[in-house]
Amino acid sequence: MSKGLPETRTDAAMSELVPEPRPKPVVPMKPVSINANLLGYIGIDTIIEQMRKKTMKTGFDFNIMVVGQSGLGKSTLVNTLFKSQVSRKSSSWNREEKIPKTVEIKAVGHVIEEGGVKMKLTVIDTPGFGDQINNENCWEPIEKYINEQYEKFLKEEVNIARKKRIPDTRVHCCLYFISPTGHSLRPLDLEFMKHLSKVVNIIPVIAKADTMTLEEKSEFKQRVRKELEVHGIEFYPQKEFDEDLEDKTENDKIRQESMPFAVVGSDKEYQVNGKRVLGRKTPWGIIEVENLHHCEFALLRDFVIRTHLQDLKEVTHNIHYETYRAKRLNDNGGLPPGEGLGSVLPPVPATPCPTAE
Ligand SMILES: Nc1nc2c(ncn2[C@@H]2O[C@H](COP(=O)(O)OP(=O)(O)OP(=O)(O)O)[C@@H](O)[C@H]2O)c(=O)[nH]1
Ligand SMILES: [Mg+2]
Repeated sequence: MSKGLPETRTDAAMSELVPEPRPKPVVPMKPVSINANLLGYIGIDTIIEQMRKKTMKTGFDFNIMVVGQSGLGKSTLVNTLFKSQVSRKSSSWNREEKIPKTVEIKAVGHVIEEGGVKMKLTVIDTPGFGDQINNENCWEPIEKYINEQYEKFLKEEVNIARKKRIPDTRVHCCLYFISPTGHSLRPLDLEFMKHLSKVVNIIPVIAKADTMTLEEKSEFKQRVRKELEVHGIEFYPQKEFDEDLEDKTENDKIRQESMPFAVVGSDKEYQVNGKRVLGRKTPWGIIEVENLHHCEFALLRDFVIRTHLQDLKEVTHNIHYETYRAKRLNDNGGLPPGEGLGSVLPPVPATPCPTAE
């Protein structure tokens, strides 16, 4: 096993002395796996520390969008999501006023710092979706917004003098709020998810889960999963993008048990057993949003922030953006379309696009 190494070294030393071309190896060269113990410590593993330092310096972007019918608690939930993540005292979310009705697609940026790492978070709040009498094609403005962000990124990418770090406004995650009816999904829900799941990572959530009994919640979750399956709607994490068995095992559990997360939101704090908790006060007690016995908010938070944040960004870049980019360039014979991109531009080097046909 250790034979390969000294030979390789000898070859290398000889090639320095004798300027003749080396004879071709009889068998095709395979990468030689160097046993670190033979040479002593090389330091390959420090790459993690180097990456950590870079991330600490630059921070990272994360853009999350919320969509759903008016009054389902979208604004409240994003406040809960990030308020539960940062020190409650220093949080810029520590405001007690009532959350106003959202009236336009609005992106609000925040910088959250934790453990020395900066997250540039943008929350894209959409006004009550499907509140019109005629809701036909009402996903269009949302799809348009998402595509505009891809277009912006593409334009920056194909610029001759491009920025060292392209500002990333692409939507990495879209929380879709399902009304806690206990019946079935509305045609509008299905239409939205069907169209948008091809352009963005959709995570369906059942809103205001405190309005359902445990049995209703469990049955409704099952029904929603079944309906999505019957209609062929893929939500995040999509099966086809699981990279290995470990991913598959972890994501199968999420797909088959957790989805859609039945959540409760609140940005009000109460004292429970001497601890301050985010909750909703009801005549029969306080619903603690981070208590897993009360709702699945903590599961959703852990999933979006603690286990899948990087993957959400990667799938956005490698799958959704790549599909958009390939289509845009294809439509224009390999050249970036539109004005303002410059007239003579080199074709953008093609990178493999898993979903492009
Ligand atoms: N019972 C219950 N009420 C909630 C929950 N989350 C929010 N609410 C309440 O629902 C109302 C609407 O909440 P918002 O967060 O403004 O809802 P929204 O979806 O952003 O509404 P629009 O901006 O109009 O689209 C508020 O009175 C909230 O306090 C929840 O999980 N359970
Ligand atoms: Mg709102």
